[in-house]
Amino acid sequence: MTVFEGFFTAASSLRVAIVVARFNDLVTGKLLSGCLDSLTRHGIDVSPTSSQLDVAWVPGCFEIPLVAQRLAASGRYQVVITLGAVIRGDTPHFDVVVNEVSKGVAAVARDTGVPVIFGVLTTDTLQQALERAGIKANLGWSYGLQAIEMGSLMAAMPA
Ligand code: INI
Repeated sequence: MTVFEGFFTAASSLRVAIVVARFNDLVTGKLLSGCLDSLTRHGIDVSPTSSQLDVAWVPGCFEIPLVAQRLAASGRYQVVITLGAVIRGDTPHFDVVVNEVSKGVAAVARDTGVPVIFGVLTTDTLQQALERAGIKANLGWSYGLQAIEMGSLMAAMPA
């Protein structure tokens, strides 16, 4: 029997791409900060000169899947992290944006074989989003951990 697991100590060998939405950047900027802190403290170079990390900004969550697809298909990264915030109060097309980004991100991972972390908050209010982006916890930090685990897990598995 083989047990496959990801290891957080494997982070230094990973190349990571982050796609982050500018919409609700009060929230997404905090998710990005938390995520970078998590990656840094697991040994990933997040400095401006890093060859281990690239960050792509998109207008909103609707655009995340297209850019995540380009990055994942490039073969340069072991894992892609997506960060965004869709807040119900802001828009009557909340459901459209949420459906597109969630299904799109899942499809990118399946189509490319590269793990894509779903770091998109979907909340009813800005307050709830902020609570998950640093006021109570910063889920960006968890998304960084999940990326390291998935990147290392997929590297350990048969192709
Ligand atoms: N984009 C988001 O990331 N979050 C939202 O809450 C949101 N709302 O509320 O509409 C949102 N809309 C923009 C959308 O993602 C696209 O950028 C836009 O429609 C252009 O394609």
